[in-house]
Amino acid sequence: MSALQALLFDVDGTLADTERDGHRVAFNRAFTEAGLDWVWSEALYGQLLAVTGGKERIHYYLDHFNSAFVRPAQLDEFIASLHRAKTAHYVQMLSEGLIPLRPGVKRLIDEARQAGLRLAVATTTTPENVSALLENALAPEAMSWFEVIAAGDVVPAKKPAPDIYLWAMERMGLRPEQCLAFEDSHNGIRASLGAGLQTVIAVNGYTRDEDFSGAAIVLDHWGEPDRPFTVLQGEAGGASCLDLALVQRLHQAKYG
Ligand code: XBP
Ligand code: MG
Repeated sequence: MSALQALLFDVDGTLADTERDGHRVAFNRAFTEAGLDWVWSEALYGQLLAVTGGKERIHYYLDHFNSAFVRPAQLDEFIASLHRAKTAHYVQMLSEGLIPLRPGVKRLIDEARQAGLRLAVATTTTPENVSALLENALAPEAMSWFEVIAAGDVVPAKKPAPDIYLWAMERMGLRPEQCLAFEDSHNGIRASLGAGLQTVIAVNGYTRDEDFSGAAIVLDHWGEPDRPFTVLQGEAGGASCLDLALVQRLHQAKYG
């Protein structure tokens, strides 16, 4: 039996519902600021989320949805500059408290800390976005609660590749059977399962209909005592919200 030692958290869609009203809005503000007539609607953004990473998503948009755009000679630098502007807009939105944590996130993180579990982040998003979310939505000192912040370009291949999870575990000196991952999307669970991790899924508006085969459990959210979750796939053993006891049971179900 391998004791559970660490919880590895995805960020966007998992800790907070950041995509539709956060990242998407920040992208559009950066496009307008650059004098571009690009507008990513909620529906189009749902299609663009097939690609993780903001810079990669812009490339994907140009290749598949705006091939008429005359590309500047230094396309990568042009996209990187747009993405830096987008990140500034997104961080500003977070600093204004516009993106709250999802239900149960603070509760479970507090419980895990009190139990002495090690915490890490494994995300495709830009590191500045992680610190801005944790410091503004969780606690000013929250970055210190996470032993490793594995984010963005630190790995060559973003989710659905397993690299970001492997990078985090390597730095923590942990094996998959000592950890449990929390995700929200098909790209995310492909990454976490690819790294050998038992995975808890909480869906959101963009990912509700995606394939979560192999998940330990699929929930609509992590729940609160006064706001029970709905189990969409798997068994919660009578629990009404995702607490450490349920997390431990889900881990033991795979590792005994
Ligand atoms: C979600 C992503 C990110 C964000 C945008 O990351 O794929 O690209 O959509 O952030 P995760 P950036 O679910 O792994 O947290 O523009 O900084 O990439
Ligand atoms: Mg996610």
